[in-house]
Amino acid sequence: MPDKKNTNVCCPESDEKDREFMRKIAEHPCYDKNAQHKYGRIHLPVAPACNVQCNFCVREFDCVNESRPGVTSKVLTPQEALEKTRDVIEKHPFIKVIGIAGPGDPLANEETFETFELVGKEFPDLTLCMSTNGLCLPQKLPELIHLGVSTLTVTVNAVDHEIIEKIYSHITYDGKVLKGIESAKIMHKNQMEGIKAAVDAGLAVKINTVLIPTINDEHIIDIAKKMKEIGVYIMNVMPLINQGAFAHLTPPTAKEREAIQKECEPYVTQMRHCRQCRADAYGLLGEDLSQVSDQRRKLINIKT
Ligand code: CLF
Ligand code: SF4
Repeated sequence: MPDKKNTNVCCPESDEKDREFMRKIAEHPCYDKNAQHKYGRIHLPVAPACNVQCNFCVREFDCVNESRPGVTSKVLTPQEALEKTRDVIEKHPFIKVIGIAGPGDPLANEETFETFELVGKEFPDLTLCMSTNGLCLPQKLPELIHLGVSTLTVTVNAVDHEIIEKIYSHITYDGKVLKGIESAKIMHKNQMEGIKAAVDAGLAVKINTVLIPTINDEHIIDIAKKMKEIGVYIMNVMPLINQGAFAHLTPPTAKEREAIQKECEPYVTQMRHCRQCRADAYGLLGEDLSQVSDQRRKLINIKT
């Protein structure tokens, strides 16, 4: 993020960039809590593949009744995603952000780049947003910048190799499946390099951190300190949804999460209004229109 306090007042170009940065933040429902009731986002579920396996992740591509990351009712092609965006933006012009957040890792799917190209050309005033595990970020960041992505989320669940190792069962990198400490070192290195490069390039970087009791709960503060050092804009501590290999763990209580957010706040601004949304969510954060219409459709099907 550009450091507002050190803005060079003699440089109109830099002022213009800063104004644009602040406008995008002010219209982004995830980055600015005041924007969440006014502006919405559309997620385009074009990215089914993932290059890692997190121990808490179960992805579903035909899911209509769950509201969590990693699920979509359908995977769309880039062209279908463009058509859906046209339709949704026409009906809901308060949507200001076009995001790709799965259901897998956007950077592991070529369709992500094709989709950003299509929607970026047709909706140049909307913010392009993406969420990734960061494994391929150093390599793919130039392309994202070229396509106009300006807000970026990286999921950082630990900054310590031994804790990272407990969270990912494996990664696929350079055509090889890697496990254990070797994979943890690569994951960490690439996340840190990618985040730093994105911040230096002027993107507004947010980190998501899944709070996993007994695994990283005492380590979240170390993540916050590291993120302050790199210059991330905002941190979102999300409660574990206990499924997959972590199905036996108990999710944190709201109080436990609040206490950790309070501890982290002096280091990085905390996002507290995340809805852990689906890969095909759209509308305001508090009212996922993909779910509203699915429920209505279900009712109609039952009646007929
Ligand atoms: Fe989507 Fe994520 Fe962009 Fe927002 S969501 S890619 S930054 S436009 Fe937002 Fe949803 Fe929470 Fe994500 S409420 S899960 S933080
Ligand atoms: Fe699931 Fe995302 Fe982890 Fe991939 S990176 S396994 S999609 S949570």
